[in-house]
Formats: sequence, structure tokens, C-alpha cells
Amino acid sequence: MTSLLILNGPNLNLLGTRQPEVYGRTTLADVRAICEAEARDHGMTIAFEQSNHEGALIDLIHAARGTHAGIVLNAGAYTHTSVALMDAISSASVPLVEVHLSNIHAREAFRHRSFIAPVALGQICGFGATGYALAIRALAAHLAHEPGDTDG
Ligand code: CA2
Repeated sequence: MTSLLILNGPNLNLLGTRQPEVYGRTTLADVRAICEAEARDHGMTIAFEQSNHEGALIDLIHAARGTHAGIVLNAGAYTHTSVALMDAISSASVPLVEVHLSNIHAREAFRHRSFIAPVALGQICGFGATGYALAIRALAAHLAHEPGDTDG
């Protein structure tokens, strides 16, 4: 069965416990359940990961090649800083959708820049946890038209 990697970056383990005015009350466990349900609707499975470490995220992106047919990435603040993540995504050549819970374009100027966007299929932001489901739906449509070299 086709498998997707849902990858979450720094501080997203705190989701639902701090700053509810910005990020809401949904926890990362809730996000995982939403992703599992959406993937199931499209006949796919997921691996769901979170790390606070840039190198660990890069290792997971490298390992996705040949294992996962697509990646949903919320790189957290590394979105705005990490050339290393951008290079990892380019070299892995696994279709990737960038997701953010908040609308990064309506926030501070430093959040408007994404190093992920140029190497992503597309970006979804501002819809909270629903954005992850939308990203899975987008990947399912993309893979139906352009299947890669693995079904996971
Ligand atoms: O909106 C998003 O999903 C972000 O990727 C979240 C990042 C932020 O740096 C990006 O600009 C946009 C921050 C994740 C921190 O998550 C927290 C959740 C609850 C409490 C504190 C932090």
C-alpha cells in the first residue's frame, strides 16, 4: 500500500499545550489521527514523525526515498532558515507538500520567506490541522497522475 511520511519540525510537540491563540488547541496526536483518517480515505498509510533537530529531519527525508511515495512537511521555524532542509528535499526527489497551521504570510515578515516552497509541489497554510488533510489529498491526486518509483 502507498505510504506517506508526515514530518513535523521543532516545537510542534508542544501543539495544543501553549499559545492556543496562535496555534489552537489541537494536539499533535489529534493531527496524527486526522492524517491517518485522510490517508485511509485515499487507500494509503502514513508514518508520522516529529523532531526538534534539523539533522534528524534531514535523515528522515533521505530515508523517505524508496520508502514513502510522498512527504507532508511542517518544518516549523526551520522553514525560514534551513538551506540544509531545502537541499535534502531536492536530493531526495520525493514529492513534498509544505504545510503550516498558521498563515505565515499574515504574520511577521521573517515568516514570509520559505526555503521549502521552491522545492515543494505546493504550500498550504492558514487552515490549522485541516491543512494536513488537504496536503494528503493533494499528494494523492498528484501520485494518481504521476506515480513515482515506489508505492511504499
Ligand atoms: O504555522 C506553522 O505551522 C509554523 O510552521 C509553526 C512554527 C512557526 O515557527 C512557523 O513560522 C509556522 C512554530 C511551531 C511551534 O509550535 C508551537 C506550538 C504550540 C506552542 C508553541 C509552539
